[in-house]
Amino acid sequence: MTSMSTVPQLAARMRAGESLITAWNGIPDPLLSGLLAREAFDTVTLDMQHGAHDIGSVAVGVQTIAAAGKPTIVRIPVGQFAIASRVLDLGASGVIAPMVNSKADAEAFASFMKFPPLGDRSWGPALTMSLMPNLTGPDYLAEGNRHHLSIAMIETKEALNALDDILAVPGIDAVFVGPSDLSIALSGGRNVDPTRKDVADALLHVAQRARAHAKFATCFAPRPEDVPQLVKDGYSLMAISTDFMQLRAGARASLAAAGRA
Ligand code: 3PY
Ligand code: MG
Repeated sequence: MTSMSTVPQLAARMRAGESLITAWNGIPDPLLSGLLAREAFDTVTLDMQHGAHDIGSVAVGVQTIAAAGKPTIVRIPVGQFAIASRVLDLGASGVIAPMVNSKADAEAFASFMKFPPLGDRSWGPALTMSLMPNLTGPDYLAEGNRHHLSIAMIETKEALNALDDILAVPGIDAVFVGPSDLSIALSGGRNVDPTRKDVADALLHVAQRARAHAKFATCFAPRPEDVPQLVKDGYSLMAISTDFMQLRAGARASLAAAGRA
């Protein structure tokens, strides 16, 4: 896929029926974003919600990931939907918005993701267009809404109750299950365990509803080994672990091998 310019790759491959795996980068260093992009991940997600990325590190991260021939996804902070337009201008192929709990949240998010008539995105895509060198301005206005995916997170009871309304918003392309927050919500705050049966049931339900609306189901996989089943259930994009978790697990494994418990 490296022959296709990087920005449209994500949506094009998902529309072609592929199931993709994203790296999850919360440490805002282009060396690390590039290192992850050169592994066998299909894309890298830069995390502005729980990770330490800001708008400057996202701008550099997108370019570094593009140099490895891969598209970038950005997770924005809770409720800050205006940042979605900014990260699209910087070249993000998809934007994940956390805690989208209602039709109104989904509409607000979509309005910053899509040019009219679908939304109210303002024009300023010089950087993102530099990653699609064969596209003219009028081409980008006509195609941009298809090239960038609006991905709404489903991770509360309210979101599950509003799932069909969220999926029906025209400018929403995908839903993304956050299994940890969902496990907290479904247990009434008593427990965090993304591998619980009620979370697995919710993951299957979300996949079925997304399919009914002809939208993409995506998620943070409860465990990396769940990916084959999630693909069978219809998931098009899955995150597997984070750089923080991978670094700590690697450090602990090396220390244990050296006899330091
Ligand atoms: C969750 O599991 O709550 C997430 O937000 C995953 O990133
Ligand atoms: Mg969450």
